[in-house]
Amino acid sequence: MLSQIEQLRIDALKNIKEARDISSLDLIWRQYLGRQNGELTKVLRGLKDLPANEKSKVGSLANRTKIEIEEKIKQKRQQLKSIINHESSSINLDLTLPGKKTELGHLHPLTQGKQMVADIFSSMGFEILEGPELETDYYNFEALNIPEGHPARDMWDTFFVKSKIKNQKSKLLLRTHTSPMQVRVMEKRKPPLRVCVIGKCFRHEATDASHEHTLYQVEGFAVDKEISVANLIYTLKTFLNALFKTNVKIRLRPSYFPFTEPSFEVDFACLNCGGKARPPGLRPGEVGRGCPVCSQTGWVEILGSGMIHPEVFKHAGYAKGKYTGFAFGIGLDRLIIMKHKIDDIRWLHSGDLRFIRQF
Ligand code: FA5
Repeated sequence: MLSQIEQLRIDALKNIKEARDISSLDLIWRQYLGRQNGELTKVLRGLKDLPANEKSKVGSLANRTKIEIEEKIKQKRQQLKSIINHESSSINLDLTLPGKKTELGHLHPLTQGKQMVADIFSSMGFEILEGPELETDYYNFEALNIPEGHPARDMWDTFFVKSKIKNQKSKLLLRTHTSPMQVRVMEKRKPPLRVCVIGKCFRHEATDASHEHTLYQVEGFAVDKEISVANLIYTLKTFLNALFKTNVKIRLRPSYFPFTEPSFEVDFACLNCGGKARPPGLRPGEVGRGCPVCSQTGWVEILGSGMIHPEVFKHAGYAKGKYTGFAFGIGLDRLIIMKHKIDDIRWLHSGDLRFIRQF
């Protein structure tokens, strides 16, 4: 027992000597002198069970060791405190220097746009979905009435992906638009449907100020028994007015999409020049460059739309003539550059912090 106490003493003094901070000292105190499980405390607690002749020897050594450890811990504590005081008052540590500022990021203008669009459509009773970016040829084209060899495929050239899946029935590709979600949703559910799909699309095309190879689209569609073009126009007007917080003027132009009949392109009066095709501030007769945002036409094309084609309903498995529906696909990037008056769509994916920090 005496040699055990001696070993305890040696270990404790060594640990105290090596302690580099106050919290390690506290741990050492708990290890040897802690009220419940301190190693020396346990020895002292066991004294009562020792034979009388050992009790006094062991007891006096244990008590001396306890006092010595307490004393050494106290001294070391004083020593560490004076080092801390010295360091904080020395010229190496200037506590008055301003701290390093942690820079906070913020959401990208496209993400802000996605959230705004989702909020507006949710408030109109549309459910918000995303859908797969890696799509099959079937949903991207076939099911939308664009069979193999159809000339419309040229408008939506994309990136095809080699599949490692055995017996993959339909080729894989990066979706060119969000319209494949029309059939994906309709296959699974029955009307009434009010759906808004917001997601990334890809196109194999040369880029310029209004065209990117990677773009976001907002697809909206509603299917029920008596959906008409009037519902489409009302929905688009309500959405655009809420997004731009003004009364936006729109016009519909007849167009062609294989998956809608009739089809329309929708333009809205340029918000940069107020539809005048001239830069803001330029008076009649004044010479100046035309509005860059609308290419001096006064109108900006933002979406394709129409009434869902019977062939699409057929692919979804709906009975012929039972339902009608509208659908539209908006270029989100184009909306965002209009909203913030950005002169080139390619800024959005540039990753340039000088651009991003302005939003
Ligand atoms: C389509 O993608 C159709 N799926 C839209 C549609 C949906 C029609 C439902 C009918 C019913 P389009 O290729 O025109 O159509 O693209 C729709 C919008 O996406 C365009 O008006 C434009 O705002 C945007 N867009 C198209 N290509 C690009 C591009 N390369 N870069 C940026 N925006 C683009």
